[in-house]
Amino acid sequence: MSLLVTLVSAHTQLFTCILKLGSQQASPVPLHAGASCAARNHYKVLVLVLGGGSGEITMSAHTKRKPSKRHFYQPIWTLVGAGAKQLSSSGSPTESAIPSSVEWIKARAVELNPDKDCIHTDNGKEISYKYLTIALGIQLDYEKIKGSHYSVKTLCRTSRRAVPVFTFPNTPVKCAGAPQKIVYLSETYFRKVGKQSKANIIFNTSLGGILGVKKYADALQEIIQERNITINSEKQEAVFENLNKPGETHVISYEMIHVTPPMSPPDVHKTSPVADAGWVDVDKETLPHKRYPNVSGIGDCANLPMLKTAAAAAAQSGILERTISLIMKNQAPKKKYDGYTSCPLVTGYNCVILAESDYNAQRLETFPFDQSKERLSMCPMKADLIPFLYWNMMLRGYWRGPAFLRKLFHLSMS
Ligand code: UQ1
Repeated sequence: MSLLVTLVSAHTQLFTCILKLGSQQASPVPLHAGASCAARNHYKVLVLVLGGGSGEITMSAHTKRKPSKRHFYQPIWTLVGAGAKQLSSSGSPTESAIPSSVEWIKARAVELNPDKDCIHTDNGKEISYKYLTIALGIQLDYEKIKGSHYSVKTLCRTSRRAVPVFTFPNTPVKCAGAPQKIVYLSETYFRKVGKQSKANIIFNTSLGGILGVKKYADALQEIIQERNITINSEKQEAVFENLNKPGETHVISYEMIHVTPPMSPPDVHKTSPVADAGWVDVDKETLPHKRYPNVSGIGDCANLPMLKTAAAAAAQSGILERTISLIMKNQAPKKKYDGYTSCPLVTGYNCVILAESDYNAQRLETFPFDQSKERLSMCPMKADLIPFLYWNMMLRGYWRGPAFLRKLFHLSMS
């Protein structure tokens, strides 16, 4: 099976709130990631993260047992897959991405025990904590689709051959926009090189529609129709099951297939007491765990009902920082998360629809213009400004999402 490309967003080390909380600690704030051991085994604040580049880590058991050497800004991988950015621009040594006030315990969590305020690691240690934040991201279940891999190791092999098939699985995924951005970019590429008549493109998705927010879905549907994204080919075959009629299958032949693998909660909390169907069961507004107030969850691993993106995690980090500060003072959390999530939908090499919405799938746009239109002006934002924000502000604790910009723009317009 030939396949591959691209992208995954969101699972992100949330250093933002750790940094703030770190400054309140007597002892350093440990992070938990790859593999080796720590001398200390009690921490005031313990943050569990899956080390740098979840795709890479999930991909091989071998890698799993080693600390990840590089941390990747995964949202840029669509552009790498499309040949518009270099892979080298997307990563940096994990060590340098971790704030100096944070201690990195290079071991894997194998068991969470919130009743005893401790976790167990794969090197046989028990680590206890006073406050725990779970930021373990989402797991890519490659083995569920034979031959699939969707990671940093293969994304540079973005196929530009005719007759590509793209997919979207029937599970929550990180950055739900990614599997369709690469469709638009491939179609644009074929047009650019004058091969669109040969390239029959299919996007086979398990979702009922293209996107939950109607205004963006309508705009994208138009793009799909205009560009005649459909099927065909003869060489290799993929079998799809009709999810509305289990057992009913159809076969599609392809020259290149881009498989977005099914995803699931990380194994360590699939069956742990903190889980609700595997996801960390947090209060959707203030983010502490519903039954363990000294435990909280953030990012892709939490059972929050919005699209899982890095932008959502950034917004949650601002809320969680305040929630934990108040919990530490035995006060009730006040600040509420509105479900902000965002996906810059790259619809071509020079156009982006900047989708931003809340828990109710209502638009929550930062800028004072209609963001459902494809815009050239949003391209440098996606390609350069947001990566800059990520590396220099979010990972250093200075970026909690664009709510303040939204207020500023909308105030000055009213
Ligand atoms: C954002 O804050 C963010 O996190 C750093 C992203 O993740 C990669 C985004 O894609 C977007 C769109 C935002 C929102 C930022 C602005 C300036 C609208």
